[in-house]
Amino acid sequence: MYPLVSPVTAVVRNVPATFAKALQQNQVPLDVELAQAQHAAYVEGVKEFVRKVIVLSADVNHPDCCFIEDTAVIVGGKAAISLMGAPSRRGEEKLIRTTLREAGLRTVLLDFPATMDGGDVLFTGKHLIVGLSKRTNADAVKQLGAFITEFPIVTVKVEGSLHLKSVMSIFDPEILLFGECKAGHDILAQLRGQGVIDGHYHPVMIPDPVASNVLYMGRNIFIQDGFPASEAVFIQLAGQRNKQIFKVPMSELIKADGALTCCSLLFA
Ligand code: CIR
Repeated sequence: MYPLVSPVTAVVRNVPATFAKALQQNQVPLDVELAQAQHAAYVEGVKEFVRKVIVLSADVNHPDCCFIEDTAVIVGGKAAISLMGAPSRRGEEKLIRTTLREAGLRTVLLDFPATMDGGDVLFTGKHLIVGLSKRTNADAVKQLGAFITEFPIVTVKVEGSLHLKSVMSIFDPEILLFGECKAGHDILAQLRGQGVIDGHYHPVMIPDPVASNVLYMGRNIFIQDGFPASEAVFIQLAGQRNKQIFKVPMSELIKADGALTCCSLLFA
């Protein structure tokens, strides 16, 4: 068994000069320099809490390459490498596979007809929760389940948000966060209906849906800056659960539908 532990290794990938061409649900202009500065601050922050941080160069041919979470799902010593749902992102995973292998992980490449973005997969320490979205399909769940056999896989439909983790993340092994929006409520209802919530987790609704994505690093948790109502909830939770929270500005990365978890791959 590999319970949810504090990560000791992080892999991150820099923001490319072509970031203005990143995929977006809402077409708004992107400030590449600001995105690079926010990403650099994120990486410096991660370095405070994770012993080894591997920083990969950006790839100008892949404007979304900084959203490295989507390229793999890591549980214990295993990494399932994505065939990502968006064709323009395919190829990002090659360097990640090599890097994770060199870091000692056993890797398997998901293959057609499976498509998966890591942003649709949440490992809680007890369950592997997979969102079936526009990017991640049932074949991916099958292939993932054949490779990662140590934990039950639970699937939910994700509608109205890009990824599962756009509206859900983990605060600690007992607290699951959900965005206060239809997608967040729908996911929670599906999990509850499958008997996954009661007796396992305490769900907490986060007022700003995008802020429901936090970066769990054991006792230390990054939350997104700029969401005071959500921050108030996190301050209270942190007090109750003996956590330290740190605010990280993500405004420019959020415009390309990124968030805190999507800028790193963390493992023990
Ligand atoms: C995309 O559409 O693929 C990127 N612009 C955003 C990916 C964000 N990934 C994540 O939250 N895991």
